[in-house]
Amino acid sequence: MTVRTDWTREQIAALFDLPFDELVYQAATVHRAHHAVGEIQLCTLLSIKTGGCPEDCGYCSQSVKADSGVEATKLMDVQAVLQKAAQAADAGSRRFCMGAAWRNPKDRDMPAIVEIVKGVRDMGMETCMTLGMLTPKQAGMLAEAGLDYYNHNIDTSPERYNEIITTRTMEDRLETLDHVRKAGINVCSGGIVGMGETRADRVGFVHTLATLEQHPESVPVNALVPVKGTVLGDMLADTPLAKIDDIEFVRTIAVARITMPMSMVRLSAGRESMSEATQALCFMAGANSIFTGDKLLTAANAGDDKDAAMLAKLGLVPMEAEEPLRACKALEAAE
Ligand code: SAM
Ligand code: DTB
Ligand code: SF4
Repeated sequence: MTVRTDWTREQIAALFDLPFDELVYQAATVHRAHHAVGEIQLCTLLSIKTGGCPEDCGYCSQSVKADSGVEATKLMDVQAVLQKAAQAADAGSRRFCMGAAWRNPKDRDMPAIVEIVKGVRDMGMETCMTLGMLTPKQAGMLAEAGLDYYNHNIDTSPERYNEIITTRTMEDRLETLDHVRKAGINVCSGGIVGMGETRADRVGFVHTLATLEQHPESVPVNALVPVKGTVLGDMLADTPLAKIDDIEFVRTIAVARITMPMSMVRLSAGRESMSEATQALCFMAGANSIFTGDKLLTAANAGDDKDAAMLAKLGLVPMEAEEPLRACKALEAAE
């Protein structure tokens, strides 16, 4: 199977339109060809700088525009971050994702960030950071520190982007992804479904990622966590039917899996409002990672015990191998 970056919107829409059984079957077939079957990568999130963000992302509890009650903090101490990472490693997590509520990091923040990356890597965990927009120089510093992945989501379709965020553009987002790619860091980019978008927006969202010159090695698919006091959280509270349909969510995972066969597709935020059956369908459709622990960045998450019980019930095991690195190598070989 070759990795295609020439998908058309029509082809992606046709995948979404398949009978559900057929779509999941095709996605599972692609998944089995390229990924460790029955293995789920456990990841832990930590907000290393919370709240007070000048951006106006309509979904986010950490924007200054949101009235969500999230308290703004300064960047955590390096040692405090490393302690949290060690706890996550002890709990069986293999990937540590750190998020900062910044539009972009300031150059004066970089020495601490570099120290954090090195420290977490020394623990043998895969590292991911999401700090907002980067300059090429900052991306280079992160690469040199050994950062494995940089997360920077495109979030939705190009058409819908400026209805969700007005303080930056999709082009700004793609520019940072380009700096990350050129610095040699693995790209992590996905988005959120359930923001009141149309099927066509979901097609446009997957199309944007699947037609990048090189697919992101990691594609997080979040279901909107509706937070009171945010534009989208409040909108959803007023129109409960706007919540993403479970089957449509699984379809999005499946289409991401088929169009980006080598990428890690991550069942990210929003599992709190999903049944185990829906999550099981996501795994069948090719999702190969979850966030464990009882907190995402600011929102609640299932918790280790509940997830361990679900994985045991489904006969899934935590991933030990360096699947993403394997995926990258396979991708290089296919080029
Ligand atoms: N400030 C950085 C940025 O925006 O790139 C990093 C942190 S930001 C919180 C990381 C990602 O989390 C966002 O791009 C968005 O896709 C996701 N996210 C934020 N709030 C969410 C919510 N309420 N529900 C689902 N996903 C959310
Ligand atoms: C991503 O796509 N999802 C994660 C991670 N990248 C940084 C963040 C989810 C945030 C959920 C809402 C919250 O906790 O505030
Ligand atoms: Fe800031 Fe990121 Fe939240 Fe947007 S998603 S408001 S950039 S923390």
